[in-house]
Amino acid sequence: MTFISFEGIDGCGKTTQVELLRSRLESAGAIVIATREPGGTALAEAIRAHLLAASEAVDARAELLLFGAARAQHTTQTIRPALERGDIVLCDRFADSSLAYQGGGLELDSDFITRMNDFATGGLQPDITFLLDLDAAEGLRRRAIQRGEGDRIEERGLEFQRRVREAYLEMARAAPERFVTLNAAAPAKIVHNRIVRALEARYFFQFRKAQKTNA
Ligand code: T5A
Repeated sequence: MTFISFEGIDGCGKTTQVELLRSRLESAGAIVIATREPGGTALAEAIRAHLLAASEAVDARAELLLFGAARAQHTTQTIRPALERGDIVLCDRFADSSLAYQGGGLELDSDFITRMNDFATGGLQPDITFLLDLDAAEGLRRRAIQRGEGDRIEERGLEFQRRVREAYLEMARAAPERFVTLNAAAPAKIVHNRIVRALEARYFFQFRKAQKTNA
């Protein structure tokens, strides 16, 4: 198990948890690639900049396809090579984000989004996905404290974030073998400890330590 994704509404604490887990895994001897969507390659980061700060109204279908384009590039250039090397990949958002935001939030056709994701990723799925579940108002409050003003997608407001959250919860209910849903209102250290416990329960850390010893 080497591909771990983090999902949730804006401000739920994914970036914080990716960094805490990265340092925990590295101190256990693992080689870790921490990456994000949209982003993770030069082209995908350029798409990200346009998507989050577009100066013109962005058509919902154009938005979806741009997230898909960034994902295809990211999967091919960054994620698959890292997994083939045996590295652990921590990904701040992946394909589920399009289902939650463009499917749940913008109400685009989720069957099409699933097909787009499969096309973009070649069917690659995370081994485990941590859903950091948080009240939508609390997520926006955290982001406001952090940055003062939101990006184009954050500015869609509370009702949008609520639909996104519901879509995530539905996905987690439908795929309990992949999703681990955590209460992201808990302090960051406690959320981190729960993530570590969930990974240990799947023999993840033990496996990595054994690999280091044998090297
Ligand atoms: N998007 C993305 C789509 O619409 N479709 C897609 O397919 C994809 C891939 C990405 C935007 O693009 C959208 C979703 C997003 O709107 P982004 O800037 O990457 O833009 O936005 P986020 O992914 O939401 O990242 P954020 O940085 O906004 O939020 P995080 O990473 O979830 O949260 P984090 O860790 O930065 O924490 C936010 C604040 O809360 C504090 C932190 O210190 C920080 O100040 N915090 C906590 N406070 C209290 N308790 C805790 N447990 C806390 N954890 C963190």
